[in-house]
Amino acid sequence: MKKLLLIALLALPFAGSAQAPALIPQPVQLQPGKGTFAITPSTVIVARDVEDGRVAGMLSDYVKDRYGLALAIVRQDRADNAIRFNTRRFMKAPDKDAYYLQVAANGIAIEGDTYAGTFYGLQTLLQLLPPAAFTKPASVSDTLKAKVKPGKSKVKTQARPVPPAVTITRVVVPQLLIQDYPRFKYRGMHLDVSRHFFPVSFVKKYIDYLAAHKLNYFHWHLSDDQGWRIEIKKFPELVNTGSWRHGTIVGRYPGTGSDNRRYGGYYTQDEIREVVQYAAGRHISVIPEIDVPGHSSAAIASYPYLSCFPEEPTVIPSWPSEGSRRAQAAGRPKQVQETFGVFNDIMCAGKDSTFLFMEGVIDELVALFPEKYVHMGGDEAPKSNWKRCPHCQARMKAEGLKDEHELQSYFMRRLEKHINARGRTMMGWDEILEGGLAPNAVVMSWQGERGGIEAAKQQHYAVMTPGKPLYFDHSQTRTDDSLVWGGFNPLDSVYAYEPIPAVLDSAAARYIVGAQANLWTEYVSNPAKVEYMIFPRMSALSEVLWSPKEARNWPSFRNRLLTQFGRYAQWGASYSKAFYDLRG
Ligand code: TNX
Repeated sequence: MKKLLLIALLALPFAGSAQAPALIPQPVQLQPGKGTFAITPSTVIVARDVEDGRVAGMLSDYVKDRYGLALAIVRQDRADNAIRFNTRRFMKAPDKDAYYLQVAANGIAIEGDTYAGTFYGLQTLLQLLPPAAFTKPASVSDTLKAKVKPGKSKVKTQARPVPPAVTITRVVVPQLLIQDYPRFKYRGMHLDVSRHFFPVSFVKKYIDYLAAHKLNYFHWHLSDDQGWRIEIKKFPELVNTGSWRHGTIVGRYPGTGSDNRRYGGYYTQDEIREVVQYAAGRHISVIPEIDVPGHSSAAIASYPYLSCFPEEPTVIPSWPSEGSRRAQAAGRPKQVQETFGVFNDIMCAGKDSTFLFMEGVIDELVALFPEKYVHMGGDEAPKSNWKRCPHCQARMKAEGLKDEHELQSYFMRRLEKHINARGRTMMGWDEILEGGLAPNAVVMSWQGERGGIEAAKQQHYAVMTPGKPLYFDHSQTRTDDSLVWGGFNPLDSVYAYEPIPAVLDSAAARYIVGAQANLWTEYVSNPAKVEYMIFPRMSALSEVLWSPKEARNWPSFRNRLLTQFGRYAQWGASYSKAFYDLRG
């Protein structure tokens, strides 16, 4: 990489003073040049193998959609008037995701150390291309078509751009040289599809957003009290019963009313495979989460034997709902929750049938998700049922466990054993530290940084995802402009976030693999609001996770964000402009 860089530097007459393009995240090294390169109908894209050909195809599709310009993809290398993709494994790059991008007078070269690097080089190139001259906005956008329920969201949608009616014959790119690689190995975003369900088409769009920000982990929260969202062939009731609820609270607090409609959805196994493959094509690993033993009302509604007390009714909300009326009329004691919060009815750790169930679920997860991590939740599991459950108490006695926290630790360890035996690694929220960490588990630290710090000290890998400032369900405006959960997480706090806590020495700091922002969707009921909550905070996150620490510069980011707003608009995405109100 270094040698190549030197040769390239000598070959290019750099001015140094030219204005740097507004890239997000900021690359490690950017040397602006003089002059431009114009992509014209005679420009070709060179890709010498199949995988580089896929990236070349993405570029040619993009250029066709935005500018109406059809570029040929060729295998034969060519120096002039070409955009060349080349993955070379012998670069000795500082990171496997490294790439180098040169725009010179005669063409563009993108070289990655791995295919991921080449893909990231493409993402940077796309940011260098000028905004397309769209002819007219589409009258009805996909996001507008998405139902926005009254009282839930005041989010305005952007008009979706349409391809130009005329071909633009010169797409001008500034000359420059970039050498780039990420600071952190784990760069994640989460999406809760349980509280509200989002169709595959939008999940793919969400994955596109991650890719454009050079993020590489998509944490898919597939189950919770309010809905089970993944088909498990061995347990069909999960999607027949667990994926549906009647009514959802429509105000801020329980008791403010229900919309009383049947609500839900799930992904078939074919759809799951489609999403995983789509993400893999964008160098994104999908981490499935099945949240247990708490947050599992939807599973319990499907198979009441999973509860310590199968006959006891689910806590009925303090207001009458269509769902609870129907459950009672059908003689069903359990129901999928219609309110949000934490529920006492958790999975029983005393009965072997619970573990048989979970092992069956894990086996299907492992078959569907080829990547390393399987997330088993572990958060917010009240122990009141376990305290009065004879099976749980017998288990504690037999295993010599001194309290219910140790019983939870036993529960998680037993799942981990099954996961590890299938060659995978278990992840969990920081509560899995209580009562003793499972031997190989990776911790997601959400209750501040405490959990991550503790995990790192115990030489366990950890991902930082502290509620402040990385919960994107929290408000980014001083005054709520739509219904949100849990306080104020403005853009500048996200931008200022430092994933490595100062209290860790360098040996322990190595265990902090990166960070992630979470989007819980209690009050996010449609795709437009998802976009509104993540943008522009996700752009700030990408710079925290990718760019060198020293490169972080808030005024510069704010300036570049104006260009980024144009990109959101190009994507047809909603976003918040709240940062104009911020200090500094
Ligand atoms: C806590 S974070 C939860 C979620 C909620 C979220 C709301 C975590 C592991 N559990 O169930 O959706 O707060 O911000």
